[in-house]
Amino acid sequence: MKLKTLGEFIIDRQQDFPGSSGDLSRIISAIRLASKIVSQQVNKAGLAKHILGGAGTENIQGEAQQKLDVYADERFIEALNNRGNVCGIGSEENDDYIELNKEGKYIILMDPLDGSSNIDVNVSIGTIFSVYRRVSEVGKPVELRDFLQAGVKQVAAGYVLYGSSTMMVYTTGNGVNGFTYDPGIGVFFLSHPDMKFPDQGKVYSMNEGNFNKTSEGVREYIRYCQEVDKETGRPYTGRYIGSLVADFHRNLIKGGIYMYPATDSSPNGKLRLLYECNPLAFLTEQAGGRASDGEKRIMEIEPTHLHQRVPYFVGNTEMVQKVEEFIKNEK
Ligand code: AHM
Ligand code: MG
Repeated sequence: MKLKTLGEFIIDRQQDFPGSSGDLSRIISAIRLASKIVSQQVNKAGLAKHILGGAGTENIQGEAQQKLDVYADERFIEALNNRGNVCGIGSEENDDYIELNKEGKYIILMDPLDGSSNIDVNVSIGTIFSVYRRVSEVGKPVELRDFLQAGVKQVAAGYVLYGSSTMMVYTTGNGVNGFTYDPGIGVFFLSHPDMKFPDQGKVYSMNEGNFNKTSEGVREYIRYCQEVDKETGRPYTGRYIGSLVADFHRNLIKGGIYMYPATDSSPNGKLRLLYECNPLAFLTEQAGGRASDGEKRIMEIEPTHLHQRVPYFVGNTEMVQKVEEFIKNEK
């Protein structure tokens, strides 16, 4: 079998676009580097907390221990800044965007460590990222409007899943490819070429503790998922990790829907449009699925602020369309 590394894959793809500046390749390489550093640290999370002392304390060498999400945020910013072609980064970890090289043509939006409540219990977590071309003039400081672009403007998006193995899955608008990390030699290998949602989804993922706090349309859809119906293969299987990247990744491979609807206490849902929903929506559409806020396509929403939240339904097209139907016909 011919093994292909992520490095080779990036070079191959760049050659498909003769005359390209290679900027995007450099950005993907920076993300690859940061994800290796973060992956190593994630694998030591239990050691850091229980053996060497928790965040906010000092470790054996007398260095201050950092929370892992802050650590990840810093590593990704550092790696992207070093490449010099990024003019700004918006991160779920920071209140405002960060200005980088004025000459850079690209901006990054990211959630450096999503699902962080799962770190302490040794459950999968992930990094989510997306890349846009700036709309303001190159050579001037980046502006807020560079970050508030609709998801349809993304030029690349992806995630890193720190699971039983570390994987990077990304798209540049030409299909979705997944790479599995071999920590022994520090290399990502192409393991999941051209990923697509299977034709039929059988998994539904939602925090069902919110059942009574959500709309009747969503409740109806959950009842539908649980209904016994041989012909359509129901009841579906319920699976919810509480780490968006992990839940999404499983549904992409096995077929399914992930939902974080509006609730009484969170009328716009919980997830962030720019850092979480848009990047996974881009991957989803590239893999033949659909991402919606219950009514309309996620990637067409014009953002109004950086940390904007939005109800989220993402996965197999038919499943997302079905929940949209229930929401529309809500009594
Ligand atoms: P975070 O960005 O604070 O980590 O929150 C996002 C996470 C998602 O990974 C996950 O799907 C969701 O929050 C779980 O929320 P809940 O615990 O309300 O079910
Ligand atoms: Mg998050």
